[in-house]
Amino acid sequence: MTMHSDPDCIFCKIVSGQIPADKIHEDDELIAFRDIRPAAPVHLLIIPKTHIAGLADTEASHEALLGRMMTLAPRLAREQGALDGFRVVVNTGRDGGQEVYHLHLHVMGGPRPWKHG
Ligand code: DGP
Repeated sequence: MTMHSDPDCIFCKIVSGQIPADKIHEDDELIAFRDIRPAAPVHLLIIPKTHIAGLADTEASHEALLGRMMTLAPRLAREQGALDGFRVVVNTGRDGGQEVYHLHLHVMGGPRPWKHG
């Protein structure tokens, strides 16, 4: 896959190492790190290294990448201690509450209550 980067994108800066993040996973296509404003005891973000603005900007050529993001979620949730379940959220677009326009899965878990659970 061709990697795209947006110089104004905060998550692209995390991918390139320009901005620090508490990274818990990295492979050829994805990274995962802890959300800076955790809404649950375990709150991870899984993002592609390539810049895709959001779920609404994905197409058929992204199916394998999206599959990798989804299958990474349970593995990392378990490794990070969310042993009794977790929630995966993809905020998309303005009405979907998306703040950062670089595709990301929120993975939230751990003992309740959570802030927005
Ligand atoms: P949203 O676009 O609404 O799905 O949420 C974006 C999330 O990204 C939000 O929960 C806070 C998190 N976030 C924003 N900037 C940074 C950052 O610089 N570092 C980290 N680790 N998380 C960030």
